[in-house]
Amino acid sequence: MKACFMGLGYIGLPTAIIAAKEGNIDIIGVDINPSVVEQTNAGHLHIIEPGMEELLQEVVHSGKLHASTTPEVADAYFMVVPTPFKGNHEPDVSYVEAATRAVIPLLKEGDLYVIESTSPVGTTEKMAEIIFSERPELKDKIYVAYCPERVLPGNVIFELVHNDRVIGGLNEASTAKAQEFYGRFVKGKLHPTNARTAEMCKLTENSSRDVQIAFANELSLICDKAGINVWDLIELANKHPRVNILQPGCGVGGHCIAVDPYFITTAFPNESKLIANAREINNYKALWCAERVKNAMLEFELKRHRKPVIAMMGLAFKPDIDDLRESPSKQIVSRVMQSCNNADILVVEPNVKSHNVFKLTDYKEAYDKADIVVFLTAHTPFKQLSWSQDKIILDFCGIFKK
Ligand code: SAJ
Repeated sequence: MKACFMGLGYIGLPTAIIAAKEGNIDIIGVDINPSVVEQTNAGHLHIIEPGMEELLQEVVHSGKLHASTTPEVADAYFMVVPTPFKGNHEPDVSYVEAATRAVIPLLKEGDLYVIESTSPVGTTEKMAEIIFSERPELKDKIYVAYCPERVLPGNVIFELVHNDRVIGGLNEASTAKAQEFYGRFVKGKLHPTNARTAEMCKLTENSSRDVQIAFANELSLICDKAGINVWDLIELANKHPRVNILQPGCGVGGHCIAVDPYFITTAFPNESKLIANAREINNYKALWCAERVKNAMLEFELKRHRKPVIAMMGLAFKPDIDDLRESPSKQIVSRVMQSCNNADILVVEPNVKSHNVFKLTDYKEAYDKADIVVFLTAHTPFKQLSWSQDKIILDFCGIFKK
């Protein structure tokens, strides 16, 4: 069995590595970026994922995986490329289409074609139309399916193998063929459905989480006005057997939760009011945090007649990772810096050695020096710091919750 993975990013590369190692499948990994191809073939992992580089080296050295800028003939083809926005939050499926067009000349009877990229509903049908318009002789002769990933960055090695997956073919034979492929390396259950449901399922999972986080963030705004500790409140409400509220933070970051709901809201604007509002609340939370910091700075200056030293704690988009992509913390730090000509702001990110925009300071040193301490990302080391009465502490992520 030989499989061709189109896209060696945060999902394509780990899936290719695990399929090679656990599924004993010969993998050709394709990326348009020659540097990604070069690094992959040299056994150097270009993405951030704990433990993954060792596995990459293993499958490269054993010859089970090699990378290239052009696809090769295989038995199965996987589209694992980004689906960004075009503007106005319209999803852009042009990378999926380009990857599809690149493999069309290689397709032969009995092959499997799968889209993994998060995609608007109907994308699999659309790509199948493109394939069959170019290669009409393959109609009903190849298997076409959609199978979204569900892995949590930071825990990919475990989740790629153990998470259940949803597999939606254009017909039952396609679903079964894709199940057979994933069954080679996935230990979780493989749930069969149709392509449109599988596409919507991925969007639903991430929108559901976004809505739940928005609820927690909305509560944090209400509690701030009402003089109630939101962390205590949520802990108490969660004692109810059927209530399970998530944690508020300084916004929602990363490449998935803050993006995928728009694939629903742009396609179904009249029906997706709650999903759209959740997006707005989570975006607004970052702006609200930045305003709170700026107000605290002004108040300090008015009272003490000098500018405060401020520690901004955490740049990553969530705790205990070094991934700064689409991070609300980063957005807040930039906004605060712009408002005060970069003066006296100590930026902290213990999981990153250096940054090309922000000069980073050790977290203990920053905490000791600062008049105002702003907790943006709940990294574990921050929890060892002790509350100081002499400092103004803005704890947006619950470092000092009980
Ligand atoms: N967040 C909160 N409060 C919470 C939980 C999370 O504010 O209680 C924030 C985080 O700080 C972060 C953002 O939400 O900024 C997203 O983090 P996350 O841990 O919820 O999710 P991701 O983006 O790392 O991964 C998600 C996962 N989806 C779901 O949990 C439904 C993962 O399983 C998906 O595979 C991934 O998106 C993806 O690639 O789609």
